[in-house]
Amino acid sequence: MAICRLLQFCCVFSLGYLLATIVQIIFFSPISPNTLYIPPASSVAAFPANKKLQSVIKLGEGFLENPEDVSVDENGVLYTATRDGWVKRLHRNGSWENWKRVGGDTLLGIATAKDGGIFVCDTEKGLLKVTDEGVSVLASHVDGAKIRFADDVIEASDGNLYFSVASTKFGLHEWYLDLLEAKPNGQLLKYDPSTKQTSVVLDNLCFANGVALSKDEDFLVVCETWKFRCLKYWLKGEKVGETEIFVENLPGGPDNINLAGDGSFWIALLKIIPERWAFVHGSKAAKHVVASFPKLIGFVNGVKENALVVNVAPDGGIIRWFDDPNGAVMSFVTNALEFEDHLYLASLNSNFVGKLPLK
Ligand SMILES: *[C@@H]1O[C@H](CO)[C@@H](O)[C@H](O)[C@H]1NC(C)=O
Ligand SMILES: [Ca+2]
Ligand SMILES: [Ca+2]
Repeated sequence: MAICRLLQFCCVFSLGYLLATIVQIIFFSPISPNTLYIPPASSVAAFPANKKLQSVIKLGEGFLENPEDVSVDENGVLYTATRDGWVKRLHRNGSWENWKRVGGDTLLGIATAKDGGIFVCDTEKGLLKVTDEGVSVLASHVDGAKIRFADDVIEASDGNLYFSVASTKFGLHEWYLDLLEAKPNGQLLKYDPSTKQTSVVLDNLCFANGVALSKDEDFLVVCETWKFRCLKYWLKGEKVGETEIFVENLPGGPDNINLAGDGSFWIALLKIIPERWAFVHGSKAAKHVVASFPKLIGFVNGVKENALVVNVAPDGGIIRWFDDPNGAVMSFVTNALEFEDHLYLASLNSNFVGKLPLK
């Protein structure tokens, strides 16, 4: 009799616990997800592995903690921002320098400024300018709202700065929640230095990431990571102000993008969806579960498993690609920049910048 009671109690207790957990997961979930459309795998099959990224020369190894982006100024000095809050630079003579300290661990995309210094995206503070004199905040708010996830920036020759906001809802350390939510929480912003005003150029972008200008500055490209595509926004000509697709069905989520000397672009792609966990992205219930147990995200997120960068022509056609198919030397490559016949690769999972000869 007593055992029966005990069993009954255990059953009721377990059921109650299960219900409470479900209620907790669904009603207190940090996300309100959409399912994610993952483009057909045929695009992956079109890119057989070549392991080219396994032969990079490692620059600044041990000195650079997870550099996300690199930029080169007109004197050939290479800049990067690292997780220890520093903007570091590599001089022509091969020596690295801790140049300026911003602080925090949230520095992402950078771009060299035409009048000296560099622009830095800080996912906490907004858009910064760093010069020999120090650090200043150019833009921290847009339309009265705090800019919380500035990701990448580019300067046009008229002085205007275009920069992306990956998410208006989640911060850098919760980026995977934005992926699980799969909603267009991102923006493309413009900062006008003559008025010091920041305005929204494009809204409803799915994790707005890398930004680049075309060679003639007739269009701007902004990458939407969770959509596996980049958009083209016309700045000049008869389509001015219009948006169209630049490249889609990419074999990974596009991160940073850079213009090359010949007018093509280099795009770093993130393997955000490992095949074995792809089902999570099609199930809202599974997304709530993963979002509630952040330890699961390690399985759902494949960015540390490989590296892939693609070279895309001005018309959006893919010309060539380089990869490290198992992440043996580089993974989570977030940026590829061409400079003097070499590709410079930054990664959120490396303590160096990779340098790869192109010829
Ligand atoms: C390299 O160049 C920088 C900048 O001109 C200079 O500060 C540094 O001392 C040089 N380092 C070496 C080893 O020559
Ligand atoms: Ca950049
Ligand atoms: Ca980025």
